[in-house]
Amino acid sequence: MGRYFQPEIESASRQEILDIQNQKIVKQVRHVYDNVPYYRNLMDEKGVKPEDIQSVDDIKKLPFLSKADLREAYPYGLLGTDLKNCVRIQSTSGTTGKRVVAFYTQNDVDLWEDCVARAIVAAGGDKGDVCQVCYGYGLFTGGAGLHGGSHKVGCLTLPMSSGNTDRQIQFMMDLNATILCCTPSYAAYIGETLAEKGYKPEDNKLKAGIFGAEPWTEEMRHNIEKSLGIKAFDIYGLTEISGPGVAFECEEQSGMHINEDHFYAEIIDPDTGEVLPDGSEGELVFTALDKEAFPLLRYRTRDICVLSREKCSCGRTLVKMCKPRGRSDDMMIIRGVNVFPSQIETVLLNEGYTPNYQIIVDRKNNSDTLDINVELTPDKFSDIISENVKKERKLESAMRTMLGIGPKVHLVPPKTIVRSEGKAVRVIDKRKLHD
Ligand code: DLL
Repeated sequence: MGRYFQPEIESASRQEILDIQNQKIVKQVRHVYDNVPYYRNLMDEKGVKPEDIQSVDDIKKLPFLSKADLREAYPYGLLGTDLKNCVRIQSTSGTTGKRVVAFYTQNDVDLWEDCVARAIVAAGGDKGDVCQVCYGYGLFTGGAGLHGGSHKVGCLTLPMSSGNTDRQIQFMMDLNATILCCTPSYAAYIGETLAEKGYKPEDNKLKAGIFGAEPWTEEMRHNIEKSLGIKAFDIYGLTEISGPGVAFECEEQSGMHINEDHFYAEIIDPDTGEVLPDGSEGELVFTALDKEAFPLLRYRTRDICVLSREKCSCGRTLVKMCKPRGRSDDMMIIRGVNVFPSQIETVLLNEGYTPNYQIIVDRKNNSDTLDINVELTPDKFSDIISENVKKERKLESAMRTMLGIGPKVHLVPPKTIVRSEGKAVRVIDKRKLHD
């Protein structure tokens, strides 16, 4: 059993966690009702009063908040305290539309950093570790969150931010980094570049990586673990709810423990809003239980996943969420079939290709088309066209089995697909341009 950053919470009994949640929710709903007129109106419209919420069981009576509400209330409409009590602003990466800004009091920052510290310790981090943070610094929560958590644990923190891969590698090697924090797509790129520079996985001192901010498959995990010679841990979070550290993986590497003393999780049917029992797949909804500045209740994340309360061998009692399959809006509907980019990644890596690919969706003659550009490594690259065509057909057939529809696969020469230093953009949906 590994170490914990806050053992009293991380291994509390289910009853203790429930007691904490029940006590916090009553206070938090009162805080929001009194201080956030936007949400008070939503509650009034639904006919719910703060006194109707006596425990987390009553949360289902509350109205949902969606990204549309956040945009409507932009920038100050969901603020739960006077601006002069706020010490920080962070913002979403804006991959799916206008940015959202989130506010933090000092207490909010402290609790957020505790959550990230739990993740770092769960990944084996401790004083004496050298933690290289190559998530972007700035408005994005990745850099700030991992940086703060690393300080709390007492690691020597390398605040690299993203990009400049040559310098990342130089610092990693010269300063003996032991923990790498970045998006999984950037970790794969760093691994690829290390190999190109002639380094073997055992040449670096890394032992663990804390990777998140985008969906990634188990196959991608194996790929990164092999290329860097580390154990790769998943970390989940979103700006609206604080940032990275809402949930984190332990040594069991089978789903992420949600920091339930701060964030109450529900799974709902995205179409009807009905709360689904544990074990069902649906949209993840979070209620922040003690945030002061940006206290969202029942926020619909659009992330699709499953919750599990099965006992974990790490001893943590916090509920686990599976790897999200991607946002509901990442899901592509192609000729009526639901397709997630992660399914395509699984096939490619299983067939021995690298995670350098791009998905292009379009509509031609009133029918959807799906094209996948897949990069070849120099050793797989062939000048003989018929050999490449054979490989393309083989991949197309494996894709058809996985997806239920047939894409067109195009093998492209090494180094022709742009590498990602932050969140990878894997899908180009040209249909949206025609609409
Ligand atoms: O991505 C926060 C973060 C930073 C998480 C660093 C982990 C590490 P946003 O930019 O607001 O915040 O994007 C949040 O990214 O709703 C998910 O759709 C996706 N996401 C985040 N972590 C994961 C993950 C940060 N581990 C959105 N797996 C979320 C899959 C993830 N998707």
